[in-house]
Amino acid sequence: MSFYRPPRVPASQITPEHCFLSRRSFLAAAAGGALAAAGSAAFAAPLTASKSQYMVDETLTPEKDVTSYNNFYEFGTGKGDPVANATDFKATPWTVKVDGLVGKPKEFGLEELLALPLEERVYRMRCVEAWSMVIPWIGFPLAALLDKVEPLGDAKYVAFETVVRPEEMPGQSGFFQPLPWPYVEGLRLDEARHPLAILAVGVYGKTLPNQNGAPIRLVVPWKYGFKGIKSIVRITLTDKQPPSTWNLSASNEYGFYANVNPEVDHPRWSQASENRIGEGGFFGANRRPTLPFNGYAEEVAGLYSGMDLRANF
Ligand SMILES: Nc1nc2c(c(=O)[nH]1)N[C@H]1C(S)=C(S)[C@@H](COP(=O)(O)O)O[C@H]1N2
Ligand SMILES: [Mo]
Repeated sequence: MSFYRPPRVPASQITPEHCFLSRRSFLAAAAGGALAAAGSAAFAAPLTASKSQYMVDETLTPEKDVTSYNNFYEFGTGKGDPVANATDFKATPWTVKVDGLVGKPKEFGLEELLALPLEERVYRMRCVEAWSMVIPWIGFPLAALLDKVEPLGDAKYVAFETVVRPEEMPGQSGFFQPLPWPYVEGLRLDEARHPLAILAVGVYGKTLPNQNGAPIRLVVPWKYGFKGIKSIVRITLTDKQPPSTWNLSASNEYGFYANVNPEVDHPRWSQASENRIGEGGFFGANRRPTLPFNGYAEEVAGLYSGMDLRANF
């Protein structure tokens, strides 16, 4: 069974409303101020990307669902809160510091990251809450960034951190604080280097809207959605397994690995099936079976050979 579509489908069929500018004109426009709009839902700038080989052959989740049904607790716990409460969030200027066990630590400006070769990747996204989407991301392999800082031999893990800005993020400043901040996540270095692991800077042909993690977020499609940490400001190479926010908040419910696994239920619900957003029927007949590693087993199962996937959930 193959889950990939070779890159023969024209862009227009995948993302019909894309407005493609040439890279040069995008960068020129960015320099002229369009980048200031990056991250704003209302003023998303078009992004150019080449097609990749990683195109899931399933109907795309409509853009309106991808950009309005969100989890981003820094802006509130409701699915509509990130859109409603992220209006003051400023995704530019932005830098990402990459440090720790690396030969060449560096703070990257967003412009430098947007200038990397960008690819479109159509990935399944499976939230641990048992809903799923099919999303056309734009980004670059995380490995491309790691290569630039030259990880040292004793680096075994990669730790990620979201920005802390209570003045712009109501979920970080209210009386009720749903999670400890900053939101943190981590991967093993070999997972981070896997070609499927990307840093996304866009979705549906444009820069990321705030609610989707502007201006840069992690996408690891074989893992539950909470691993896809948003609005990243720091990436640190370490020799110890880094903490992850949902694991800290309930370690019996959310593991460090969080690989999508229909055979390991969440303590409070089954993970055997999922609701594809936009198709209706959360509890109804439209539920589809959840696939091991979210359908990416062929590519990633080898990362976990010999591991007990029930103990390391
Ligand atoms: N910083 C941060 N990153 C986060 C979250 C969050 O609350 N804060 N939620 C996670 C969860 S649970 C999911 S399912 C995905 C949702 O991504 P999307 O809204 O772009 O679909 O973001 C993940 N990344
Ligand atoms: Mo999630």
